Amino acid sequence: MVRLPLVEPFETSFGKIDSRLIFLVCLNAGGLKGWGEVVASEQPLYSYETVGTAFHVIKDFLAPVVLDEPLTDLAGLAKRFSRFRGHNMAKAGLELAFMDLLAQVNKTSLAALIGGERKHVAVGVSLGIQPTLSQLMRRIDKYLDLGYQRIKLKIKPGWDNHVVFEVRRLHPNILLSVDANSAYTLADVDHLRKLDDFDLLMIEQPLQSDDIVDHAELQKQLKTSLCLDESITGQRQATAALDLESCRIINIKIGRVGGYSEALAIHDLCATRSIPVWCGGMLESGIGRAHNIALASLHGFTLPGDISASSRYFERDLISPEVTVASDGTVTVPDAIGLGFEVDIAFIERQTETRVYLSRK
Ligand code: OSB
Ligand code: MG
Repeated sequence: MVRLPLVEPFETSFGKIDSRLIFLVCLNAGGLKGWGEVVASEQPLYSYETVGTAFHVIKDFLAPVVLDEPLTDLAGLAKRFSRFRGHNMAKAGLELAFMDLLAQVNKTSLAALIGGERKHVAVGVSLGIQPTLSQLMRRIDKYLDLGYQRIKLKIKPGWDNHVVFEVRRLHPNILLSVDANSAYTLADVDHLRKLDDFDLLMIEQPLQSDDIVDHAELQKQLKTSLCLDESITGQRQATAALDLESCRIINIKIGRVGGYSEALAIHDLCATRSIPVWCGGMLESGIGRAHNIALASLHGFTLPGDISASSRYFERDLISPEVTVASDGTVTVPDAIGLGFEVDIAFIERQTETRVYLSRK
C-alpha cells in the first residue's frame, strides 16, 4: 500500500480526495516480477470494494488459488477466480500482475500479448468539480493547450447544466462529455434532457450504479448518447445493457470488470455490435495506467480514454519514464517487454505504508 498525494484534489459527486492509497500487487515467479494494481478506493463510494476488502479477499481467497498450483494462461486464472462472487477489483489486481508476468515469459509487450494494434492511443482528461467556474475554465484551457482530445466534466446536482452551458459557449467545437457518477434519478429526466442542447459526446452514468432498466428509459428520452461505467461489471451486464439499449457507449475499466479476460470479452462484444468503447481510469499510478494503455491499444477503443499524463495526477509516479501525452493528444503504446515502463522499486519502498508477503503453503 503506497500513499501518493494528488497534485490537486479530485472532486466528484461522491466527494473530494487529495491522495490515493495505491494498492500494488507484485507476483514473483521464475525470477520475474509481474506488477498489478488494485484500483479500489479507501471508501466504498464508487464501488462497494475498498482497499481493505480487497486486501482481505486477496489474502484469504484469491492468492491461495493463484499460488497453490502452476498456472499457464489467463483463462486458467479467470476460471479459478470465477467461483468467488464479486470483488472484481481484487481479482483484477492479481490478473494484471499475472499478465505482466506472462508478457515477460513470452518476451512480448502487454499490448501485443492481448492483440492490441494501435501504436498510439487517443486520450482525454476527466476534470473534477471545481470551487468556481473560472477555475474550471482555467483547467480546461490548460488541458486543451496540452493537446488532450476530449474534456470530461464531473457533474452533480447544482454543478451541471449551467456549467456545461458556459463551457460550450467558450468552446463550441471541442469533444465534451459529462460524468455524473450516479448522482441523478429518473425523476430528473426533464433536467437531464436540457443537456441535449450542448452536443455532448456522451453522458456517463447518470443513474444508479446497479441499474440498466432506468437508463434504458432515460436513453429513450434523450438525443445524447448515454455511456455506462459503474453499471457494467462484466460481460453479462454489458450484453444486457446493449440488449435493453440502456447506453450507446461503454467505458471499460479492467478493475471494475474483474480483469483482462472480462475486459477483452466486453471489447469483443461491443466490436461485434458496433458499440464504441473507451478506457476509463481510476486515478491509477503508472502501473495501473500502463495496463490501461495496453488495453486501449485494441482496435475497438475508438474514443479517447481517461488516460492522462503522470503529471496530471502525481508529483512523481511509480514508473519511469512517466506517462506523457504528446501535443496531438495521444499516448505512445510501449513495445518493450511487459509493462513497457520500469517500476521504480526504490521510490515504492520509500512510500510504502503496509506490505504483506504471501507464499505457497
Ligand atoms: O467515474 O470515471 C470515473 C476516477 C475515480 C473513480 C471514478 C472515475 C474517475 C475518473 C478519473 O473519472 C479518471 C482518471 O483520470 O483516472
Ligand atoms: Mg465514470
